[in-house]
Amino acid sequence: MRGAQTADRIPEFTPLKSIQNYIDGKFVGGKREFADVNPADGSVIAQVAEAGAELVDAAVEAARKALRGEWGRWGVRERAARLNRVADAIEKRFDCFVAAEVADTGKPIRLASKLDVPRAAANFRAFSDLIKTAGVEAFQTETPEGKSALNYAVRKPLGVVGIITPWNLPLLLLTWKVAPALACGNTVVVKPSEETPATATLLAEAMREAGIPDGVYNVVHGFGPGSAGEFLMKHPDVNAVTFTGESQTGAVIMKTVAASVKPVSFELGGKNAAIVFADCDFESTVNGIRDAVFLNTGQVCLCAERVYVERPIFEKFVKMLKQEAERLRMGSPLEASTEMGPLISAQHREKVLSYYKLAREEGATVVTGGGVPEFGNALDRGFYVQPTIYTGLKETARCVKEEIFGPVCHVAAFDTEEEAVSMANDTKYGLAASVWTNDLKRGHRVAQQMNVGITWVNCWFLRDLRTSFGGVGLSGIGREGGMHSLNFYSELNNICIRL
Ligand code: NAD
Ligand code: 6OH
Repeated sequence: MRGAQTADRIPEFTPLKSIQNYIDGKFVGGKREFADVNPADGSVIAQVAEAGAELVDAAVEAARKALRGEWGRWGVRERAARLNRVADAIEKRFDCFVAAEVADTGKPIRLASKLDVPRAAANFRAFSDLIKTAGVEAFQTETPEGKSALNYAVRKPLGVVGIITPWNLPLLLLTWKVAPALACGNTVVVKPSEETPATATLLAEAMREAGIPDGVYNVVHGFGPGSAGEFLMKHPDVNAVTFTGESQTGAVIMKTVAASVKPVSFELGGKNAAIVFADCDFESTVNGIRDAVFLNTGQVCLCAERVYVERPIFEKFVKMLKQEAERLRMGSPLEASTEMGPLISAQHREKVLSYYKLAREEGATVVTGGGVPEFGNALDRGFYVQPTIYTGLKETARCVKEEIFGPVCHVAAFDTEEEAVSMANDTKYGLAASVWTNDLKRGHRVAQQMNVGITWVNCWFLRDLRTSFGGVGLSGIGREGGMHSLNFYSELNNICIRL
């Protein structure tokens, strides 16, 4: 939390009553507006200007123009320095970003302060560092005549990158893509989720302050189909597309972009498993699984919705996890002590509650939760649900197979390592897994058998931004993170010189 100590930070947050698009360095309205709702009490925070096709065209044109301007002429050193200045500008506005993210998502202020906003700044610093040291391939090649040639690659930007992001970690996930895209010299048009438009808009001010030229970072607001999302994905002058969101949306976007054959990077949904062995460090494992299930009200793509526990500790584990779930402090996101906020929207709550109902119909035992909490105040108009634990479902149950994206898990017992591995891998998704054991050999062995992009052993969501990040199956296409991001956001031109 570097920003917390920065002397010249901007402490006051004036909520944005009107959230506009940001195109070519200017804030612009749209023909239509939609409401930005605070999930903690259902109140309308702001009106958001929706970008129609014309504004999306203008944003893409501005981004194309910026490629030909000073931004396109800057070398790596200058770009890297500017990315650090964007991080500085985020930290200076630390409290504003936190307040905006909390109001849009309903996430607890302690979470936004600890995770979302520091990670946004860290994303810019990480890719600033990386681009300065990133190498490219070079080969000395023998020619058929026994002479030699030199092959080396140069890294070039893709051009204009279209970025679409979800509502669960809005600024973190947006900057996770914007930072490497800019590090590689691209320009971007971003469409944040319609549920969480504020921080992408605030980021425009940080970009300005950091001296990022007009047109390099553009924001268009709106929805998916028939709105800014679809217009951006369809746009012939967008050179590459990167998307984080639901697997089904990824499928639709893939069809949309297929016509113009663009590179795509997809970070999609998950139905992640946690495997708990009897020899684990019991208390820290219970706490780790509590976080893996309930952090951000279960709305993290990496959250564990399936927990497999070795039979000798099953009863004790379920009892302790229940205690932890019931101890979570639900309440106003603005209270420093609040640990769990609401779900993002009324519609998403309907979805999660429909799974709570389905779980009972499918024969689940409700260990705790399964309903809606009552506060007796304005929070009753918010979109809260109880943290929920089920046992007793068959592995074929829909609640064990489908991503719910709420504060809920199913806990099942297993007898052998093989059985645990096979149950964990029995899914169409493949984003993340976690393994909890004090037997290091087993930790390695089981981790290596997980059909996922990311496996944690005795931890969860412990991030090193240089590592690969992505999923298999329905969980995505490609990898971002570290050099993987730089490779996605740039084209290599291999040059072969006969010597
Ligand atoms: P979503 O797919 O509904 O929406 C994501 C974004 O796509 C939004 O900005 C939305 O407006 C846009 N969109 C929707 N339809 C579109 C279309 N046809 N064309 C263009 N854009 C379109 O996802 P969500 O509900 O915002 O987020 C939750 C989902 O995201 C979960 O499934 C979660 O697992 C996944 N997720 C994955 C990761 C990851 O890194 N793998 C990270 C976060 C969230
Ligand atoms: C999904 O909700 C979380 C994604 C996290 C990241 O992309 C990350 O870089 O930590």
